[in-house]
Amino acid sequence: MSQVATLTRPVISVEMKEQILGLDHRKQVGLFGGTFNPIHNGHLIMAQQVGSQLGLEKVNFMPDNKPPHRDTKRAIDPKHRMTMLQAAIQGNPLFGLELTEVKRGGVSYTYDTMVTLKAQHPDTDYYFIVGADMVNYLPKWYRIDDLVDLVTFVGVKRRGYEPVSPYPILWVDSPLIEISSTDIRHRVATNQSLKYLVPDPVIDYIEKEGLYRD
Ligand code: DND
Repeated sequence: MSQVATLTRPVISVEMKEQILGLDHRKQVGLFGGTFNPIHNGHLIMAQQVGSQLGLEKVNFMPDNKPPHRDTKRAIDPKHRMTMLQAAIQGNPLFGLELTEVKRGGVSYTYDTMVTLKAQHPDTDYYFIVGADMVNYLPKWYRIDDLVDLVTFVGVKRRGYEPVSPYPILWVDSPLIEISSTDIRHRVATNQSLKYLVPDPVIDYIEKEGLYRD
C-alpha cells in the first residue's frame, strides 16, 4: 500500500516541470504606440527592424485614442486610423494590433495603459518603441519615473535628434527614413503622390474615405 502511495505522489511540481521544459518562458512583445495619422512606411520599417533585431515574438501597433502630448494635433477618428493600421500590417506575422487605448477612450497616457497590460499579461515583457524625437520628450511623459519600471524603451534614431536620454533606452539601428505623417497629410491636401511612402491599401483607403483633404 505504502509503496503505491509513494509511486503515485508527484515527484516534481507542475511549476518545476515547466521550468525544466522551458515552458515558463516570458513572452517578449514590442509595443509601437502612436497616433498613426496616418501609418506610413517609416513606421513599418522601424517596427520590423526592432522586432527582428531584438528577436521579439510580436510587435503590436497601438493606436492612441487621444494623444496626450499635443493639443494642437488634430487626429482623425481612431476608427479610420485603426482601419489603416489593419490594412498596413496585413500579411506580416510579426505584426499585430493592440487596441486597448482606443477601447478605453479618453486621453491615452502610456503609464495607464502599461499598468493595465502588465496586469492582464504578467508573463510578458514589453518593449515600447519610440522614435528619437519622442525619446527627447520622455521627461515630460505622465509618471515617466514609474513607467520606466514597467517597460523597456526602445529608441530608433531619427535625423536631427540626438540618441541621448536621462532614461535607460535600448537603441536600435534602422535606416533613417524621412517620412512623417504631417508630410503625408500635406501631400494628400496638395494632390501629390503617396506611392512608396504609404502601403497601397492605405492609399486606397485614404482616397475612398476622402481623408486629409483639408
Ligand atoms: P505620437 O503621437 O508621437 O505618434 O505618439 C507616440 C506614442 O507616445 C503614443 O503611444 C503616445 O500615447 C505616447 N506618448 C506621447 C507623449 C506623452 C505620453 C505618451 C504620456 O503618456 O504622457 P506618431 O504617430 O506621431 O509616431 C509614432 C512613433 O513613430 C513615434 O514614436 C515617432 O517618434 C516615431 N516616428 C519615427 N521614428 C523614426 N523615423 C520616422 C518616424 N516617424 C514617426 N520617420
